[in-house]
Amino acid sequence: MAASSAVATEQPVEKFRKDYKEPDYWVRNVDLLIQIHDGQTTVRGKLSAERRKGAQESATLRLDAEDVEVVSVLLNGKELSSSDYHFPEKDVLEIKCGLPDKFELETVVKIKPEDNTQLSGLYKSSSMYCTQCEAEGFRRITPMLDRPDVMAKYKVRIEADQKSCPVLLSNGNLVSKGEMGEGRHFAEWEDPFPKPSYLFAVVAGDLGSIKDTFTTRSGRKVALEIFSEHANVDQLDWAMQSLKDSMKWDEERFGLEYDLDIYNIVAVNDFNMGAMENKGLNVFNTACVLAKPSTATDSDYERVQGVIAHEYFHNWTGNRVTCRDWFQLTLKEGLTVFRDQQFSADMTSEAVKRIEDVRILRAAQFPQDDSPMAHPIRPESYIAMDNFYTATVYNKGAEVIGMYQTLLGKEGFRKGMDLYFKRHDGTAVTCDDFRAAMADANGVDLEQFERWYTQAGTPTVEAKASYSADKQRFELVLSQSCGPSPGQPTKQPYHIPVRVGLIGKDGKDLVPERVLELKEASQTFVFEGVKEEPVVSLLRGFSAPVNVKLPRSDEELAFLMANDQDSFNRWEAGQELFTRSILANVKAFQDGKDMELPQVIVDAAKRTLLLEDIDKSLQAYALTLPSLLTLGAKMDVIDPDALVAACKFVKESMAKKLRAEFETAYKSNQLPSEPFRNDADAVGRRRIKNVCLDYLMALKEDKYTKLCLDQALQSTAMTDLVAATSLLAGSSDEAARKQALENFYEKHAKGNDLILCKWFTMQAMADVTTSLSDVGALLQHPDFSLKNPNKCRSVIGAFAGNMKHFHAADGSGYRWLTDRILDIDKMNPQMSARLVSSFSTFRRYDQKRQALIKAELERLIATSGLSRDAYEIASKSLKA
Ligand code: B3K
Ligand code: ZN
Repeated sequence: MAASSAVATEQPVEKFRKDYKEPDYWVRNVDLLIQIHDGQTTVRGKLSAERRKGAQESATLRLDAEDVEVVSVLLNGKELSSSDYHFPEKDVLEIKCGLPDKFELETVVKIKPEDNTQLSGLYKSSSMYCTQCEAEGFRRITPMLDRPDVMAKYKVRIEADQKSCPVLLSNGNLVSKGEMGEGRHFAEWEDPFPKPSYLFAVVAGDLGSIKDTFTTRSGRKVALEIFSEHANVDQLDWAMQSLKDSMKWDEERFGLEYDLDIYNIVAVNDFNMGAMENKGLNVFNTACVLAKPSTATDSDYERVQGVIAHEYFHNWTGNRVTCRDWFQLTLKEGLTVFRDQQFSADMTSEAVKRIEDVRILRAAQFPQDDSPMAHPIRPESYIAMDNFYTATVYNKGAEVIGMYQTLLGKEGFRKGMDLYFKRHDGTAVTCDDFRAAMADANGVDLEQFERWYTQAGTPTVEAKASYSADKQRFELVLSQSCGPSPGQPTKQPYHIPVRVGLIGKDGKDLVPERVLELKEASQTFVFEGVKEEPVVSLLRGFSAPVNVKLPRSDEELAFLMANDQDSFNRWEAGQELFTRSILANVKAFQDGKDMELPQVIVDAAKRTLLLEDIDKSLQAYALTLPSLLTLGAKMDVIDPDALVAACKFVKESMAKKLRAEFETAYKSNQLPSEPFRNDADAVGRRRIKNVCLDYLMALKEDKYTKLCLDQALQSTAMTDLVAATSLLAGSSDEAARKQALENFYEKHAKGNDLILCKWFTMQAMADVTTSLSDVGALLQHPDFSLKNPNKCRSVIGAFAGNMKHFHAADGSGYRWLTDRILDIDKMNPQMSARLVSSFSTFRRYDQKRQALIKAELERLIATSGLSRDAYEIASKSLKA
């Protein structure tokens, strides 16, 4: 890749999957001494290494080393002179002298965790020291072959001040601890399982904890402990329950038991991602651990449960069997997301969870697939690996795993998993190895399925149906296509499982549901013995991550919405009805014509609202409009103003027609404040109640503003408080808006970082004329900090999702974001690069907005000293 000369400090180098080579040396053991002192930490790393069989004897050892000050290097105990090693390029320490077949290399380096604002390597978060090594942070602690195929056994001795760091943790088992005098103490940890360096972790700080145990099905007792700052200890119970549920579920569903005697989790305030699956010592963003009724919303509870499970499940899918190289990331991430989705479905509701997962996929991944940042779930190249922790690798990756299960059945999928572990436990492998295990365990051919790993883009499946009453035969012609993506002008047909049902007039399936395997560009599928002309229910359960095209009338969609036995497709039919109406109204708005809401939608919504024995969450989702991002993806040119106006119109018109029904549903789903419940029924009731409130607020009547304000001021459940306050944050009733926001701050947010983030987000997302100046003011708020990723996301990230005001036609939102990116980039390139990706879809907007965003992207890459992370996203986004 050609690097712009403006990026002089660091020439971005692109790495390619096809260039993978085994290293010349393997490191088998790592023995670390970490001496933490305020302001400076010394790390002594002893690597026991050996030359790979077949590697040249003259091969030099090139260790990754970033931002470390090398004090000394010893080979087999003998100090090397400075001519025996050098730094041939940035971040590489090369040992030039001859090396025996087996040797021990020791380095002593100095690092400064207190100055580490990137939050990669060893850093300080509030008062505690912690690490984040994935993808390439270990090299910021000690020189190492920092790549996932180098798996070693780790021994660590941590030394620190006893008073400020009474708790000293690392991976594996505690083997010794003690005092050293002068107020210092130490702990030694040993992890018996060989692991890649990215799974290494250390934590040192003054922490509180809760403890529990789990007995595995083979009868081993595992000590569980969750740590956090003392003030948060009362918010750890839900995480502990989720951990125990995960451990049990993985035994039952996949026969997988935990392997160490200890499982520790630590919650930290400053964290770039959600959490990290370090062996035996997970480190978590507080946002994914802490939960108690007065502070956490229902989605917070769900997120904690899902992320705790995700990191736990990594112990097998990621840690025991890891990735050969970072291009294989989806091997562990797609698979582990799939596993956590299945777990959450079993813990809550399969139908609801499927809808939630597809909503995320469509809002976050489909737009990426349709942008210059589109990449296959197994990317072919990267500049900064951290940029590829994407919705494509994670969420589309999980859909790809789900398709194996759809094609092979749950039992067949389990057989494939069993074989995968049998073959590869303790090793670093590829996505091809996973696919081979699935194929071999089931005796099926999955050659063509590889295209899901090699091709980017969202395929479209087009369906044409015909019915012969004479022959009682139904024919479905399915064709597939996929538009071009970067470096891939044309695509080969995918292997797509299409789950299909044929529904009769009485709403029942006429023939058993089938999974059709679409493998050609176009294929005809015949159903015999179909007694009447059916309504076809296509892609049930969203059996593949594709778009579907099938001409249908609004009435047919309303029929499916009411009758399909597949809960996903009932929801889907409603979404399609909404989408049609909103897009038609976008057009009307643009043409200066009156907007309209078809009666068939009102009737369908009314039917849904009046259903008595429906899961309340399903009812709520059925009435929720598709997200703006999802709708935008369906437009040729995204017109933010028209889109927001059309959605408002649909909501308001619906509320006008169904005001009584919404009011009734709002009232009948109130729950007593005590005792707090977060079971499916309570969650569903809050969900539908707040959907009704959202519709009623669209009417902009005092009566409903008052209702909403009452909820904002009086509720005790955080879900209800956030819902009502967010609605008021977007209200044109200034007094009510102010009162609600002030109340939320004073009564709930002040002093609680996670709730503060909610308060920031509701203002950054609000559709009010002062949006831009409001977010500007939030940056000056005493509770805001640019160094804390959660706060950055809650103000800056949230504003980048504010369809109307971020995309203000004068480009003010774009300029503001670029300025923020440049501020953050100096401290935390992972964070700034994430924000740059808000610009990646710019070609989907009108010419004027395209030009404005393009200018901002150009401003970014012309900035000297821009990080390679931000450079990669900005430069790739600009490519045609
Ligand atoms: N594996 C980590 C992500 C690490 C991010 C590196 N930038 C979290 C997870 O997916 O479980
Ligand atoms: Zn993961």
